[in-house]
Order: sequence, then C-alpha cells, then structure tokens
Amino acid sequence: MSKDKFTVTAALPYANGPLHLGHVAGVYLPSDIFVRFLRMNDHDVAFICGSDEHGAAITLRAKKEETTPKEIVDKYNGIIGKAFNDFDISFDIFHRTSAEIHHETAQDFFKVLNEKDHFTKETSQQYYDEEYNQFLADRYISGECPKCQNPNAYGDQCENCGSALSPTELKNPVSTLSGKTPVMKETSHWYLPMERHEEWLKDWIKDGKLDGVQQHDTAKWRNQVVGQCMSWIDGGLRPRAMTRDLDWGVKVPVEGGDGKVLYVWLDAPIGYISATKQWASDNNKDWKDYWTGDRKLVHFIGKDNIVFHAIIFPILLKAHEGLILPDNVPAYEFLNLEGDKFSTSRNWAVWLHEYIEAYPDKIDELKYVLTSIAPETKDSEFTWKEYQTRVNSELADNLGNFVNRVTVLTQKYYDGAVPERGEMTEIDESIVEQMGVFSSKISDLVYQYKLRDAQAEVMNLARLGNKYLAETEPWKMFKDPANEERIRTIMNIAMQITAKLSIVLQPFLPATASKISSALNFVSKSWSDAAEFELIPAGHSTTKAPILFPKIDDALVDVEVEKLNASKVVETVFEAQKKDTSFDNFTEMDIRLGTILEAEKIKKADKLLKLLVDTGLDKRTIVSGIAKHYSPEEAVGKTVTVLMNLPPRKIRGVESNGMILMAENADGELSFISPEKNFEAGSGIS
Ligand code: B3M
Ligand code: ZN
Repeated sequence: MSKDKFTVTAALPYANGPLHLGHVAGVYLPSDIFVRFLRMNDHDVAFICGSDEHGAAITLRAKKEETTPKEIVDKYNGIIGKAFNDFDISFDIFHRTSAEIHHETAQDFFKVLNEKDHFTKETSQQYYDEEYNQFLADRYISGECPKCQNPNAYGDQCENCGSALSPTELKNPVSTLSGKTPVMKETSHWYLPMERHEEWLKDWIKDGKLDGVQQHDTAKWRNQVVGQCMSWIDGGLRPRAMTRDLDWGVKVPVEGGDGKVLYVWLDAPIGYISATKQWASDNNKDWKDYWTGDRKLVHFIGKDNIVFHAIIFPILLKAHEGLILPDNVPAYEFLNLEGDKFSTSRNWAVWLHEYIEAYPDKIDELKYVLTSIAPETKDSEFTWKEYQTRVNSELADNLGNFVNRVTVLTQKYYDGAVPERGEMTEIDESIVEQMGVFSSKISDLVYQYKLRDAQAEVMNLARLGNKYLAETEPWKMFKDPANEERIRTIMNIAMQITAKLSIVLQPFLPATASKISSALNFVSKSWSDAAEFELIPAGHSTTKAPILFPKIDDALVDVEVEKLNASKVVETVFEAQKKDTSFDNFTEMDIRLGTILEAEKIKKADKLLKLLVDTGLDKRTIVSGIAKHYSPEEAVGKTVTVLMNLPPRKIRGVESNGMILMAENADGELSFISPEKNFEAGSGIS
C-alpha cells in the first residue's frame, strides 16, 4: 500500500507583532510534531508557512508605531522567522505574502474565479473618512456595540461580547484614522456569493463527501470545527466582499479595480500555494504535485480561523477547479496565561523570542509543557508554576531520571558496552510485551491529531522503564556475583527501552531525542524501527547521557511571574466621543472657578454632599454627587470648576444652583478639576 502524501500548512501569522506561547501551543508546535512524525513514517510531505503581511492588522500597527506597513512587515517577519528557527519548527518554507510570486499567484487566482463568474459585483454605501480621503475597512471604524453597549467595538466585531458586527450596526461610529464621524459614500466591490455553495458544503463537512465521493474521514474532524461550520451554514451563507478600498495589499487585477486590493482573507490562504511554488522552484519540484491529485491537505489553525479554512477557502479552491480541498482542519482552542487571556495590547503574554533568549537550553522543556496542555478540545492555561511542576516531576524525575540511570549503570557495570541478555523471567517477558505496543499506540493517536495523548504515551514508555528498574533493583543485586546474568538481562532490556525512547521522542522533543541518540551511539530516523524490541545489539558501546532536564527552581517562577505583572498594561476604557455640538452651545455655558467654603453630608443620601461655594460673584449652595470620593473635610478649601447657569434644581429637598464639574477615569473614580495656576474664584473658563 502506498503511503498517503501530505501538504501540511500552519496558519500564516500576521507580521504585526511577535509570537506568543498561545500561537505556539495552538498551531506551530502541533503542526511541527505532526510533520516530524509523518517524515519518520516516509510520507511525502510539504510543510508550509509564511507571514501574512496584508490587511488592517498591518496598516493599523504601522499607524500605531508611526511608520510604514513595509517597515512593520519587514520587522516582524524577521522576528517571527528567527523565533521559528530558534525553536526548531521544521517548515519546508517560511514565506511571505508580500513576495512578488504571491502577488502574481493571488492575482491569477482572482482572475480565474472572475472569468468563471464566481464573483458578483455589487455597489454599496460604505463609511468614508473625508479627512483622510479613504474608505474605512471594518477595523477602521469604532463605535458603540448595539448588543452590549461596549463603546469601543470595531466595525467587524465587538471584543467585549464577541458579536460579529458590520460597520453600519455601530452606534456613534468614528473613524479610527481621524477620530471624526465618517460619511457614507458609494463604492463597488467583488463579492463571493457563498450561498451558491451551501449544498455541497453541507455534505462535504458533515459526511466528507463531494459529488457522492468520499473525500475525508469526518470522524477525524474535531467536533468544534464541524459544529462551527454547520452553525454558520445553517445561519444562511451570504455574499462576502472579496475586495477592499485600500492601498496596502494585492492589487485587484481586473478592470475597475483601481485603488482596490484583495480582501486579506482571500489573499492569505492563497499564500499557502504561493509559498509552495517558491519552495518547489527552489528544490526542483513541481508545486502542482502538492495541490492536486491524491494528496491530503491539512490546515493547522486557531479556532478563530475556522470558517476561513473550512468554508471560504474550500469554496475558492473548488471554484478554481483542479485543486484539492482540505482533508482535515485541526483547529485549536485558546491558551490562556496565568488566569487571563493572552493580550498584545495589554502586554499580557510570554513572547516566544524572549523565552528563547532567556532559556536557550530549555527549548524542549517548553515544547513538552505546551504539548501537555495544548488546547485541543477546550481552552487551557499556561502558568509558570505548572511549567515548573511538569518539567521537574515529569521530564526530570521520569524521563531524565530513567535515561540517566540506564546509561550511568551501563557505564559503571560494563564500561558502556551493552551487555548480553541471559534467560528472561516472567517480569522481563511482560515488559517486552508492554514495550511492543507503544509505537503503534502513539502513531494511532498522532494520525487522529491527538498529540497530547500521544506525548503522554511516550512518557508512559519512560515510566514503564522506571517501574521495571524499581521492581528489579539491579543496583542492589550487583554485590552478589551470582546475579551477574540477571543484571545483564535487566540492563540489556533497559537499554532497548532507552533506544526506543530515542525514536518515539523525535517528533515531540527532537533535541532531547538526539542527545539520547548520541549517548547511545544509536540513530534511527524511522518510526517503524520503534516497533522492534532489539534495537541495540550486545557489545554495542554507549556513553553516559548528560543531565537532560536540570530542575527548575522557584526563583525562575518568581522572576517570570513578576515580569508579567510588572509589564501588564491596565486597559482603560473611556466612553466614546459624544456626537458633535456647536460652538454656540459651548459659549452659552458659564463656567468658572469656585472655592468650596463649607461641605456637609445630606441625610439618607450617601452619594451627595451639600456644598457652599464661593463663585467670585456670589456664595451659593450646590448639591454634588461626590460623597463617595471626597469627605466633607477633604472638600473644604478646594478650588473647583463650576457650571453656573444650570437652572436651579431641588435635590433631596435642597435647592442646588449649578453643578461642580468632575473628571472621571475609566474605573469610575471622580476628581475635582482645579487650575494649574493659583487663580481666584470667579475666573472664567472658555
Ligand atoms: N493571519 C489570522 C491570524 O493570525 C491570519 C491567518 C491567516 S492563515 C491563511 O489569526
Ligand atoms: Zn458587544
């Protein structure tokens, strides 16, 4: 039977910031494990990634850093690419969507679809910033969420309640470029009428069938992927704009496309194809072999990218004709950090490149922990404490300890030469039998994308080895020469377990596997070898393995947690700007400085203070809702800002003449507004 061929992609990270552990745990590490495993099993595989360099994610970042999009993508492509390299993620290529070959590929793709009438052209009214002379893509508009009233929702989504929005749904929309209210202006775009594809998509996603032919094994698709897609489809698919009015991106290559670029979610997945083209041409291969025929296309992604990879991109691939559709879309849930969501804006993150810089010798430790807690079926959490516990009690005490014992004892007893086995006892036979199942158990799990469980099985093999040594205790028998043969047998079997570990560890902890390999003088890159019992013959010479996993001390945990807390940016949410007023309205208001002469609490009104204020013109009573923020003693003597010409009002039986103006921060605390210079009461404010 010929082996399945694979094209494996990992979501293209936006080149708008560095990678954090959430990205690594939920896309790059699992895809790397999967691919390393496939290679060991002689599958023909291409492992494709690159940076996503278009879209508002980039242009907004450029604005924030006060530089150009080009500078931004160059900077972060460099940082991300280096981190992948240092972390030893084994992409065949890490490409970029700003490359010429990508622009051509995406444009050709668009033209093919356009010629085949897969787009419709529609005219609509969209928000436009008159100061910047620019149409505003979704992310360039913010306003109040109609569902939860969050004042800072974006035109495509409210990050507070998670609702998907369209820009026109926002209340009090403002342009994030100028801060002004945008106007409506007509524009036309190419749309993908997704509703045309509903029928085949249903069969394909639910049953894995296309035109009645079985394409993929739906049983292997994760529930949340099928669930999310079906709820999208059941909600009714609608036309989606495939172009945008922007100047950063892949230019629309057909007539009428001036000033427009491809929608980033059209161009980015095509990035997988253009990256394959580049890699193929660098390696004397034909890219088409990787996108046509009987080949399995697998997209590793985060859950926020599901519909793009399991609905929109498949529609595009099928419409293009001749290209394969994904065989699976293993999507990951989110990883949290120390009780909170990873957040770039709040700087609540462990950055991959910073970890590597701080702990260059602890790459496999991080890989191990991230795979152990990978958010395969639900959100999970990284804490430095758990990192420490897992490294110390699992890697060091289990795996490291076993390998160390075996190689040290072999050194001590036999100068490193693997001893010959003698008669096997019942316990030996049982160990050999148990050892036999690991490679197939692990591989079954990997083929089902259950990498957490697969790695746990690898650790179980080490555990089996430790248990064997603990039960047989060769070091205790060593003193009695009568046990010589028995000890040889035990140590030989223990050595076979160690050799097996050096194979099955490779996809997960490649650096550790090669440390063990070099201590044993034994290298196998073939998974099928792991099914064998006898991997190293008697007489083969080995050396002592280094300490594989030094213990993590409390100080590291303290330093890292401290660092996180110190760098956390507390997010402040202020109310959105109010709608326009007029200058006349403003000048009508009489605002002056006043001095508080007396202050007292009002009975049964715990928020109110009754103040006597010297306004320079008179002394008047004003009732103010500041009692939670100022005691009467604190208030007396303060210079404050007074709105004078508000009509008198009775509050709790007391007539209030005017209003004390207060500043309010995002936490709802109030502060008097006092002049920076020592001005007297009565000074006007304008
Ligand atoms: N850059 C979105 C993201 O990083 C996007 C993935 C593209 S994959 C084609 O979440
Ligand atoms: Zn909301």
